[in-house]
Amino acid sequence: MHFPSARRLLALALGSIALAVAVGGCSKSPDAPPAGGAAPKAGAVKIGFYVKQPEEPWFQLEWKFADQAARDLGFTLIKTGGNDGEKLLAAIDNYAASGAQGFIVCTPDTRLGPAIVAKAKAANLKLIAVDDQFLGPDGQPMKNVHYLGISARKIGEEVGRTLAAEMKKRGFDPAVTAVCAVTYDELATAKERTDGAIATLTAAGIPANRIFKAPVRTTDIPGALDATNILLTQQPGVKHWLVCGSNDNLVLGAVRALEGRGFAPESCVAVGINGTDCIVELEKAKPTSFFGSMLLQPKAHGYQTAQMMYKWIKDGVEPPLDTRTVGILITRENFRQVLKEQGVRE
Ligand code: FCA
Repeated sequence: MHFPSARRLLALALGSIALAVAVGGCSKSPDAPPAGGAAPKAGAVKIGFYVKQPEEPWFQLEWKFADQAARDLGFTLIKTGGNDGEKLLAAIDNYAASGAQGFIVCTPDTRLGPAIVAKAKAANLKLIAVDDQFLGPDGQPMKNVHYLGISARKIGEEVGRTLAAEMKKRGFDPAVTAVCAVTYDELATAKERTDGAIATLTAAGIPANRIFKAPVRTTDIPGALDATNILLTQQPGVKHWLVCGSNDNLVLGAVRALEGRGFAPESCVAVGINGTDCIVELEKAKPTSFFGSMLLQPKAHGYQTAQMMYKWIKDGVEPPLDTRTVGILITRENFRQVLKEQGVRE
């Protein structure tokens, strides 16, 4: 994952705002036809869809469902991805140049929010943020930017409840049980998830000094594996780990680290979030410590956001400013059926 330095980010954001002001300064009223003169043909709707980590099954599914909306409703979808703020800003230019009227974005960095908004305004592009909510210059969520995301805290709490119930069911000795929370606190939706899980585990009686965070440097399986290995080295006395994390990949990295240290699969319990990035894990013939995941709704995040954008462009129907989706627990017992019911798998 690409992490631009704060200075570089600021330069990027300022450059982009300067550009937006320059372009905006000499541009037409919001309702004017795009450069080139001709107003878009009826039905010639074009929508961009940018995702930060196109290698994650979650984002591939968002795209797949957005493609479905494009086919159903008859618009052109332009898909762009990459974990790099500069790439996103270039993609916005490209959407505008291609004659798109709006875009949906899961930004590589939520602090780019003001720069993205400025660029979208200057190019007269409608904008919906998906998954990761933009942050303003004050570090607070930009509530005036249309957003569809998950009920992160509640979903995290459900992870915590599931872990606590499994601990009880398996009769783990509390004296040698601890929590490993694989965290990425730089991203608000990620922090809310692990904070929710930790709060429920605390309420279930796990003392604060048995709850450990493993902060990742990169939000992928290798990043989580490294972070968890550090924690496991520091806490050699723990026999049973209850693992939560901000998404499937972070939890899977922890599971791989536990395996590397020789923990038996049934001696630890791990619960992910997304439900889309752990299907191979749940399909393995031999169970691992990965007990289950909170399945989110990629269809709502892909199809619904695209549909909202389409109606906004075509009929002037503005979407709600804030839409939140929920999760459903999937385990080895029910995942095939639930994935089918949710339209994630045939
Ligand atoms: C964030 C995470 C993704 C997914 C999404 C809903 O963007 O990085 O894995 O959980 O929220």
